[in-house]
Amino acid sequence: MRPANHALIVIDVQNDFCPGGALAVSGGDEIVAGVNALMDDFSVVILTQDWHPREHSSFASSHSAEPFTTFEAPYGTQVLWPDHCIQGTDGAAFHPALRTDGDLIIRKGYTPSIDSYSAFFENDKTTPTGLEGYLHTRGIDTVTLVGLALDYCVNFSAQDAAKLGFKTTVITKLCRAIDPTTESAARADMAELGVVLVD
Ligand code: VGL
Ligand code: ZN
Repeated sequence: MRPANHALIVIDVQNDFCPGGALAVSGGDEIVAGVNALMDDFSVVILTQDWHPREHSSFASSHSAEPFTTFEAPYGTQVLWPDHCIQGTDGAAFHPALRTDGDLIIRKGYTPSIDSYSAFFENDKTTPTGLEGYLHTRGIDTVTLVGLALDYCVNFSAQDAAKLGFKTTVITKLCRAIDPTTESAARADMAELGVVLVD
């Protein structure tokens, strides 16, 4: 069992990111059993849930654009996604086999005009989700991340964790990526910030 200063953060293991979902990540469901087993090793478990309102600004449909194109948001370039993880829908629910008996479920992506890949800050890099304060007030200085997708929400969450001074590890075999090109860039960016990537 890891000590109480070390939290496991399980990123976005939701139906829409699993095969058959609206923004399916190849093999996304394959990590569920391993993530469930890993939870036994941690006394602090946090899950995140991508949680968008209908007509969210990150949806291609909100811009009459094609999915996987980009648009210039006030905070920078934003990828336009298929509609996914809409609040209260089955697509936004956790994978049915995922253990959800953790200490905290943190939702993100609810601000209509700002996407939120990171569990710590929205994509404007300034609006906090509150997770940093939660971890600090519980005396947590070390985090391990797993989940979906390695190149987006795991990547941005791990980078922010490292920048905020948390000792940060990503267990890559319990992650899956949306795209191999962004996956390689994400791995390099995380490593550069001192995130430890272990298989
Ligand atoms: C994610 C794209 C859009 C993720 C969420 O969980 O990685 N990616 N929304
Ligand atoms: Zn999203």
